[in-house]
Amino acid sequence: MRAARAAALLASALSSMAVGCSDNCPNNSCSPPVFDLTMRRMDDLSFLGDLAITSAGVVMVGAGAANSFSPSTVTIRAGQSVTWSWVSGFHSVVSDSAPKAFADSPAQASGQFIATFATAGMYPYHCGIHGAMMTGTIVVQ
Ligand SMILES: [Cu+2]
Repeated sequence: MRAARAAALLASALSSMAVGCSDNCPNNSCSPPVFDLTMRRMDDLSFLGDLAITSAGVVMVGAGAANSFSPSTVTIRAGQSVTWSWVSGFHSVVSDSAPKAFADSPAQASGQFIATFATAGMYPYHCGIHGAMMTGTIVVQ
């Protein structure tokens, strides 16, 4: 009798737990981390005030054997081009803009890739091989 009541209480508790667990992740805190293109763009924006127009239009790809674009932010004038120049590694240049600011570069280990930017704006991009760990932004004024 006592055991039966305990079993019923346990079943009831388990049932309410199951209901509670059906959406037990407030703010999606239980979801795996997901690369957020919008957030990265926001992060880049926070540094805009410190930017100067330097080494305009040239990005070294994989400089120092690192998975990076250097400099990661380049500022040019509308109508100018950016030249990505491969130094090391196997990388590509993929626009994050919608619609894309330029067609994807091939993934390659050497050579150059050139894109022209006609319209002012911010144009984030990433390496198609290394994703979120290898990103950059073109600022067109
Ligand atoms: Cu890469």
